[in-house]
Amino acid sequence: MAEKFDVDAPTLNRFVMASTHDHDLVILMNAIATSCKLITSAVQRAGIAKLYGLAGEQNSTGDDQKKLDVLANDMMINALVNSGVCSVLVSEENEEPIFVRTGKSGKFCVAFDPLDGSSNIDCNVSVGTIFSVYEKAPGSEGRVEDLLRSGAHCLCAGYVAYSSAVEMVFTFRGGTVHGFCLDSTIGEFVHTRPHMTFPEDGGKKIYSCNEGNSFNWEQPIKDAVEIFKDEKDPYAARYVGSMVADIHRTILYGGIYLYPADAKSPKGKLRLLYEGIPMAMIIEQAGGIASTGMFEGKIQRVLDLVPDAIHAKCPIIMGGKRDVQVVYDQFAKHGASV
Ligand code: P6P
Repeated sequence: MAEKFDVDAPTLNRFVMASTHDHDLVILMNAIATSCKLITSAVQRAGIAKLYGLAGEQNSTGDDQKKLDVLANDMMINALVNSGVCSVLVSEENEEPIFVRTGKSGKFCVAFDPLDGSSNIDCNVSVGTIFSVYEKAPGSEGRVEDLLRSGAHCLCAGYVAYSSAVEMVFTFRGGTVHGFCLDSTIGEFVHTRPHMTFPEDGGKKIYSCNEGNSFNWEQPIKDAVEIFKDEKDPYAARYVGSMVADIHRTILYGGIYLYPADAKSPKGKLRLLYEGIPMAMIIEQAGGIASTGMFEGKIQRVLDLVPDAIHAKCPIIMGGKRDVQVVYDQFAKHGASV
């Protein structure tokens, strides 16, 4: 039986062109897709090409940069700079923003983590790329302030999971969430998950957090996780330590992912511009809740936070309504208005 070939491949490029009349956005998404294909090649050949191990530098988070962090970062920066549609770039790997010189600049400002979870790379565990896209503010020539705005101004957001398959998930502001698998035989991301949403009934009972931090957690978080562990109705614990993998599973299977603020990290660990906001837009538009938990005196939506700096941090409590409600109930018991 001959293999069935798709003579009408629903590629990412075609999906973006059909979704927007903004040709610059088509060019941008092509540039992002190209850089993620290059990253795929580097990640999959890391062992052969001797790309494991440290690069000998540290990034904005203070993490030791892996050789692949540097490579992935260069791939994304070069693709975005040469797309001709970007003015300002912010990368987890760069302390300062990157301003595209006027000859090649355009209307988009992109924040990204080129290889999130890269501490997992040397043991071949999933890693990912996360990005959020803003347009320059009206009248701006491209300034860092164009990115220091809440998620309400984010135009589109996405992530790529480098795992058993390479999958890109993204959404336009106010739109639905779509998944695209990289078909290596044609070198294209192909539309495989139309309208990704949380399971209607809340799905599998899975909680995902680094319990090694629990001694620093606020009491409501401790109480909520104890409920998830209650022998009468126990949740499964799943924590990859790569946000893309944990969030992707949470949307598709159900459950909750938490990286809350705590006594040691009062603003949480994860970065607002290139982890919190993109993941929050995807989670909310897939029917979930993307909350900070109690942060600066109130329960907030991640998308309402305004970054005060390009590497600003934010607490993260993201998941299906059923499971985030368990956390909200504990905050309410401790007097918070939810
Ligand atoms: P911890 C990876 O460094 C990352 O930014 C996310 O991808 C991941 O969810 C989290 O940090 C893991 O942090 O403190 O549990 O190792």
